[in-house]
Amino acid sequence: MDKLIITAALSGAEVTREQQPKLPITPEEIGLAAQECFQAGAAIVHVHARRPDGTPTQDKETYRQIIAAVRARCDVIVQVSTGGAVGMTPAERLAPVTLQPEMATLSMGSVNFGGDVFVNHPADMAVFLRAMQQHGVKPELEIFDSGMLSTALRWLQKGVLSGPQHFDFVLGLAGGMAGTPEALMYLKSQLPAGSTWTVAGIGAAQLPLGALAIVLGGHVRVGFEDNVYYRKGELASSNAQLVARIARLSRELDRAVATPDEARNILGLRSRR
Ligand code: KMH
Ligand code: ZN
Repeated sequence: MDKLIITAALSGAEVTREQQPKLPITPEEIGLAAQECFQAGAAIVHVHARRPDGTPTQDKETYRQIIAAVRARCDVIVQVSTGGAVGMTPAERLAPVTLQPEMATLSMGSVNFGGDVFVNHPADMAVFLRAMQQHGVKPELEIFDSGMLSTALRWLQKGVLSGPQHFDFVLGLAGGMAGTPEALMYLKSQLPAGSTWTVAGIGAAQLPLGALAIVLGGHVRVGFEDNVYYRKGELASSNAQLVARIARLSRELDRAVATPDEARNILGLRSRR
């Protein structure tokens, strides 16, 4: 079994300071949170940009500052969001890919998202993928529901996607697939050999699905984007606290935690050295 890759999804686009007072917003805060998560065992940081007032933006300059702030402090893999926030245009969402980060998310379909709809038109998805290919950015295929995995598998069959792919199963979102072991087991069972996958359990699903992924040979995403609590009724003190718990659990279960370079190797990314 590969070592465990922990992704820290530091802020997302929707969570507010009212919900989580420690939410990192500025590039400096995001850089600091990335460093703490790296020290706690994270190999990847999934980042979103915010304006100083906390509202979400896909502004390229802000992403440039975020990447620089992370790079100044540690060597984690930076994965930018192309999901942005509900309602953003595809062109807006694509902006950070032109900075040639190591990874970017690619949502594989549309989904009801809380009270909204997160729209991913197939034609736009193809444009996103081409841009990532042109810029040498590895996509992480975001799967919110089983039909999105079917789409990814169809793209693999048609050769739109080729080679081993990395999937993120985002489970437990209101409107998406349930945050249950059964849902995760089903998705895992559909993957072609050689695929890698991580699970992002939303809210209370974060810990149990993370624990399950550790024993199943998957990887784990935690962080304020998906869950602001450490346990029921108790807010997490930092993103790093959530990362540290998964790292601890994994070591207890005799699965070592991957460094960023080990994660690059597992994911087929070029080493930065
Ligand atoms: N904020 C959501 C609408 C991603 O980062 O790629 C989409 C999202 C997915 O967060
Ligand atoms: Zn995101």
